[in-house]
Amino acid sequence: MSANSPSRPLRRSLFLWYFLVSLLVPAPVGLMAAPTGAPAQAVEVRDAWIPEAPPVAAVLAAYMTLVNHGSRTLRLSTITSPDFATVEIHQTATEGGMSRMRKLDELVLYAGDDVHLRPGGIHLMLIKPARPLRHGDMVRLRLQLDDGDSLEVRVPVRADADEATMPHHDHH
Ligand SMILES: [Cu+2]
Repeated sequence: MSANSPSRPLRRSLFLWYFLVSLLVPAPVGLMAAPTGAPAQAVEVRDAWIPEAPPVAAVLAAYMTLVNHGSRTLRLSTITSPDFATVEIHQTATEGGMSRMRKLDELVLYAGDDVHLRPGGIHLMLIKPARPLRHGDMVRLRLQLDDGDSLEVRVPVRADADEATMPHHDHH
């Protein structure tokens, strides 16, 4: 038996190896690109930003616009981030001249509608940062929707809101 003709067991193990590699390699690519024919992600996140807070701050806020391009109502209740212990959905309301925040169980995203998270209104409350976050840092948020879909977004920390992130600047 020459060196160029591997024994049967070796041939089999090589085949098994290639088979396993072929299983492993295309998987991440398949996850990143939506398979053809699959519906596009219904929810789009726009103009997301996190105002920079003092380094000692125990909480930060995240603002964004959520657009439901789909044809059915979706609910967002679970948000996680590797940079924070907990993420909650809050609403700021003024009652008797006092500004208070209350926790919402979920955000309802109606089909074809936008939900604006902005200062003084609904926001994501980012609780217990795992690292100091300064202007220019990026925070990863994972938004889990009730249809099983989830959105991975990267949100910049900004010292100031610039024109692009300020909602309702109409230039007609
Ligand atoms: Cu809050």
